[in-house]
Amino acid sequence: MINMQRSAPNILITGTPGVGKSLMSRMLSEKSGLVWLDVSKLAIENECLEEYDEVYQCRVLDEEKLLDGMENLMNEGGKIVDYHGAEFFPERWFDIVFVLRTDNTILYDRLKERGYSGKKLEDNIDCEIFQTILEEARTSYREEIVHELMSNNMDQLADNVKRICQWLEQWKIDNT
Ligand code: DAT
Repeated sequence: MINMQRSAPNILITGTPGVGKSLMSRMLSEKSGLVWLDVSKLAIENECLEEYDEVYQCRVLDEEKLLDGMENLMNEGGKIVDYHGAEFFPERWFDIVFVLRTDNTILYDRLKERGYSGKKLEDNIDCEIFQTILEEARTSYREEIVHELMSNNMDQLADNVKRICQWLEQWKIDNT
């Protein structure tokens, strides 16, 4: 009932920074034709970032403005939303939610390579250890639409994309 007007489903791809959301979203978009929305990029483009937070070394997000800007796009359907948070989007937007997970040692190396250090690096590793985003997703969406996917290596990535494409094919059959 929720997605009656959508011609294609909306997918949320979430997880700690560095788990591979962008890479998977891009691959999935290429394979499926769904449109990838990089929420961090959208926030910059739509001028949704407020003052700089010195401790977290990032700017504070105007969530309401961001969500308003996304509403029409999401109502169209066929979007892959890529964001390192799961709780502030309206529940009705998504047909399925994937939480990417990476082993701490692998994630640590990826974030170091990205130039993260100090508190920012530690907080992101803690975020993965404590399954913060997975818990967020589980409390924000129906349990049966939230799926955890391992993203330690390229084989897992390819397998994840393949499985999501299969799910998309089934969605089309079920919704036409
Ligand atoms: P995110 O968008 O979650 O912050 P990313 O897609 O930018 O993460 O990936 C971070 C880095 O890790 C980047 O250099 C690509 C690499 N990477 C992502 N997923 C991977 C995977 N499944 N196997 C190996 N490397 C991966």
